[in-house]
Amino acid sequence: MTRARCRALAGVAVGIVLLAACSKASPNALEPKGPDARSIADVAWLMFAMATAVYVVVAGFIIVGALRGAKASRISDNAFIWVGGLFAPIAILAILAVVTVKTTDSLRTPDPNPLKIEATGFQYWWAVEYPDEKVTTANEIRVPAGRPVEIGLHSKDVIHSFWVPELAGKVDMVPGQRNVIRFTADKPGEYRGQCAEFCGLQHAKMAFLVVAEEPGDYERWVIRQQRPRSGPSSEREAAGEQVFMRSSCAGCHAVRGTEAQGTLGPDLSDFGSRRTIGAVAVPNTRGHLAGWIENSQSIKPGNLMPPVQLEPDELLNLIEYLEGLS
Ligand code: HEC
Ligand SMILES: [Cu+2]
Repeated sequence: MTRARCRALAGVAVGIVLLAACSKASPNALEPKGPDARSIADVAWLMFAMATAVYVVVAGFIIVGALRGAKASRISDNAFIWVGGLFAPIAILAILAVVTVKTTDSLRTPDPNPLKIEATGFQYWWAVEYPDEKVTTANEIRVPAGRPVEIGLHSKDVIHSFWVPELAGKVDMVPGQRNVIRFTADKPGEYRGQCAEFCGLQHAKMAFLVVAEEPGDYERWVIRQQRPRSGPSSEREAAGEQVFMRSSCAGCHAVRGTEAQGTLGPDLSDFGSRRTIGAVAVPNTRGHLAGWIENSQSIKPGNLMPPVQLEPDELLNLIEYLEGLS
């Protein structure tokens, strides 16, 4: 290899490491924010340490061998084969096997009194239900920080995979089957989740947020969701509700306490307090919401919500209504 090419390669390698270190926006499984993700990261580091040790020893032997020249070795070939070829690999793999099985087992052990949630994957969004609280939402999973969470995983169409790198491992959502994932978030914060199984055109934009809150804040959200809806608080909202119920929206979306009970799209009962639109495709702002309703295909091409034709004032009222849902 020429010196220039060598330098270029080294440059690329350094670049990749820096990129990995700097891209704070993407969640990092090696920066765990809960005990379950931490135990997985510990196994990853152990594997890395052992692989590094093997690499250093083998590379060391190669260098020593190259420098010794033709001098005969003091260690017999047989000793090398027994130790390096048999005992050392068996010991290393045995340690990893025990650690991996123990970790997997502890990840599967049910916690006492977990918060129970059922999550269902759809092409390209997530339905979220709290069966004990009788609350339904979508794309944002609110949990109290510090309390163990147990989520039943389902799918209504193809195989998806539920992955929140900072909180837990990855578990598939398989049609006709209920898998379970367990985790606890140490502290309040937003933890990005991602579908980790190619499920169609917009798989990459099938993300979600786990929002861990102080237990009191979480309780207040639950109580707000359980209260009967108070109805529109302004004329504009009332007009927007009319538009929602009259046009196609209500056929695909549900809003708690109204006649809108569609299940083809995300439940919108607390949409106004959601941070994003379209399963974390864009931030939940007025402009993005207008763009989403007029033609969500320009934001998330291939998603299953059709463009909706509305008069400008109908659109404004509708936005007012959606922003008021919390
Ligand atoms: C044919 C069914 C269908 C119709 C009709 C429909 N939607 Fe949707 N909607 C969806 C689907 C499916 C999604 C999820 C898209 C995705 O993220 O992949 C969605 C997503 C949304 C979202 C984003 C929710 C979130 O939490 O990310 C909003 C807001 C929304 N729709 C509002 C509306 C409004 C307002 C109307 C009426 C003007 C409407 N929809 C009509 C199916 C529909
Ligand atoms: Cu998916």
